Parts: sequence; structure tokens; C-alpha cells
Amino acid sequence: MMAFSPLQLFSISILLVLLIFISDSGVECRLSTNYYSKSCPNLATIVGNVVTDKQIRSPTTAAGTLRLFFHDCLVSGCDASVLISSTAFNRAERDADINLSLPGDAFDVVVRAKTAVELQCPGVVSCADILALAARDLVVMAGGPFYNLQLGRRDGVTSSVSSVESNIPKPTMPMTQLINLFASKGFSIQEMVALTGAHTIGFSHCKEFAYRVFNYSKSASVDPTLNPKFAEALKGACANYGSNPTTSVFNDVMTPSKFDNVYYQNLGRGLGLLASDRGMIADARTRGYAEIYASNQSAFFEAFGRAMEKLSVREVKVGGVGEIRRRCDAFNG
Ligand code: HEM
Ligand SMILES: *[C@@H]1O[C@H](CO)[C@@H](O)[C@H](O)[C@H]1NC(C)=O
Ligand SMILES: *[C@@H]1O[C@H](CO)[C@@H](O)[C@H](O)[C@H]1NC(C)=O
Ligand SMILES: CC(=O)N[C@H]1CO[C@H](CO)[C@@H](O)[C@@H]1O
Repeated sequence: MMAFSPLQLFSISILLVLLIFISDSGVECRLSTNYYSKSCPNLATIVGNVVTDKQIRSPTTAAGTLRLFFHDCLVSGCDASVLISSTAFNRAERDADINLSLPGDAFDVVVRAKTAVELQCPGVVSCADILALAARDLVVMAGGPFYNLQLGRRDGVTSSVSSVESNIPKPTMPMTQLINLFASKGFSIQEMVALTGAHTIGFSHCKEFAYRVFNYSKSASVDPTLNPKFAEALKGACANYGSNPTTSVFNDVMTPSKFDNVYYQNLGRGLGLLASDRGMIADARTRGYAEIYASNQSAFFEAFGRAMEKLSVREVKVGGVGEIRRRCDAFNG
């Protein structure tokens, strides 16, 4: 057995005290709801004002920003990597095919909020936190639930187009694949069904669902699970989508811009727009949750808020990892 002399013991205790001191005085290592209470006390108000102003002028902002945040968090954690613009040297996440449809208004609201925040608290607040705050505020503005948001995320220093494809769900994926994808990100089936209630707002481009109403299969030109009148309307709306790929349709045809539980009610009536939406009510593993949320909006709001809190801290970077970006679309480099 090893024995220590008094001097050695003394040095060891000094070392321990030093270690404790160093670990305590370093960069903040944990998220908290009041992370910026000293360094940027007006943060919530500044972001709230920008977001409100933008949403009133461009009502598509809420849905776009919520989806942007979802995509950010699924790919390498909530670190604003999705906001990075491509350069001659790097094709960034937002250049992935699926990102073609991420709307400009969503990027714009984050840039505006960042600019306003920098004027009052330069170099302090991450773009990842601003995106998280904007998405939460916009959910509330659209009529959805308030949920607590932990702050203190740092911005990522990589963003690669190649990391997107395998991490983002597609409407054509069979339910087992969707369940597995969400499970690989740490989400239960119940949380997946609740999160996908985000499709109560916003829209989808025709290319995401047009196959359900044109040439569906050898035996049926239209997906027989669609409400026939709805299918006719979709045919009309998407008649020219080949020549005009920006043509899109509301995800929740009944209350398109209100964050409510009507999305789930639609599913049982053949009014689910994407095949993955329809899957939520068709599959025995997800149906029970979809039915509860269809009949009880409080249950949906509670589950959505909890799942969003979880999504919002997914693989976040804290402490010495990452950086506080000066502008949201480029690394400080
Ligand atoms: C089963 C999983 C999911 C699939 C397959 C899926 C797929 C899609 C697709 C294809 C679109 C249309 C995009 C376009 O054409 O512009 C869309 C829109 C949207 N998604 Fe999802 N999504 C899923 C889950 C989620 C989740 C978990 C959220 C957020 C928590 C979300 C939020 C949104 C929003 C808000 C829109 C509307 C965007 C806008 O209006 O600009 N989605 N989704
Ligand atoms: C449907 O399929 C037929 C035969 O394959 C084709 O001629 C027609 O253009 C298709 N229609 C659409 C809308 O894709
Ligand atoms: C609806 O859900 C809420 C929240 O989970 C619950 O407290 C309430 O009892 C439910 N209402 C009904 C009628 O089931
Ligand atoms: C919004 C956005 O960045 N869209 C890009 C998606 O990818 C295509 C093809 O790489 C670009 O041309 C778009 O600008």
C-alpha cells in the first residue's frame, strides 16, 4: 500500500482545492431558464417584439420557424447549424434537398432577432437560443401551449449537407421507420405523435403528397383512404405543380393557422395531408395517442409542451464546446 508524507498530502489537498475552483469559475456548463438574467436581462422582450412584428406582417413565419427548429435539433442537436449558409468550401445543412422548402421568413426572423439582441447585449446570446425562443414564442402566438425553455445553448461549428438526409423524417416512410427514427433521437411513440401535431399549422408543397391523388396505384388513381372531396380539391390545387413547384396546401385544412388539436380530428376523416399524417391514425401503435389528442386539446397541449422541452435540449452544446456566433448564417472562423 502507498503511504503519503504530510507534505504530499498537503500538496494533494491544494491541488483538489484548485481543481474545484477552476471547475467552478469556468464557462457556465448548464442550461437554465434564467441563463441570461444578468448578461442580457431584456432578452425575452427583445425576441418577443421582433417575433410578434414579423408574424403579423408574414403569417407563414410561425410554422416555418417551428419546422426550422425541429430540423435544427434533429441534426447534430439544437445548435443553429441549420442557419449556416453554404460557401465555396462547405455545403451546409440548409442546402439539403429537403431544405429547399425551409421558408425564408423563418431564417429572416432569427436574423432580425439576433440583430436586435446584439444591439443591447453584443456577443452574449447564441443563435441556437434565439431560434429556440422564436419557435416557442411563435407557437404561443398561433394559439399553442407555452412551455419553459432552458437557455445557454452554444452555436455549433459544423454544418454539413450530408448529415441531413438520414436524420429527417419523410412522409413516405412506413410507420416502423418513423418510429425507429424518432426512437434513435430519444423520443417515444407518444412523443412522436404529440410533436407531429405541429402539422396543425403551416403547409406542404404538392410534391410531398401529390402521388396520393395522381396515379396512386395500378388499381386506384387516388389513395382510397383520402376523403374523396378532399382528394378532388387536392387535385385542383396541385394541377400545375409540375410547372409551378412552389404550389402548396395547408397541413390542417380546417383551421390552417390556428395551433389547435383539429389536425388530429382531421386524420379520422381522411383529411390528413401527408401519408405520415394518415399513418398516425392508421397504425395501431400510434392510433391511441392520436385519438386522445383529437378528443382532448389539453392533453395534446400538455404532451406537446413536454415533448418540445425535450426536443429543445437535444444534444445541446454547453461549456467550452461551440461558440456564440456573431452572425447566425456564418461561423465566427
Ligand atoms: C412524422 C414525422 C414528420 C414528417 C414525415 C414531416 C414531414 C413534413 C413535410 C414533408 C412538410 C412539408 C414541407 C414543405 O413542403 O414545405 C412538413 C411541414 C411542417 N412540419 Fe413536419 N414532419 C414531421 C414531423 C414534424 C415535427 C415533429 C414538427 C415540429 C415539432 C414538424 C413541423 C412542421 C411544420 C410546422 C411544417 C409546416 C412548415 C411551413 O409551413 O413552412 N413536423 N413536415
Ligand atoms: C399517370 O400515368 C399515366 C400512364 O403511366 C401517364 O400517362 C400520366 O401522365 C400520369 N399522370 C400524372 C398526373 O402523373
Ligand atoms: C383532458 O386532458 C387533461 C390533461 O391531460 C386532463 O386533465 C383531463 O382530465 C382530460 N379531460 C378529459 C375529458 O378526459
Ligand atoms: C433555402 C435554401 O438554402 N435553399 C437551397 C436548397 O438547396 C438548393 C440546391 O442546393 C439551393 O439552390 C437552395 O438555395
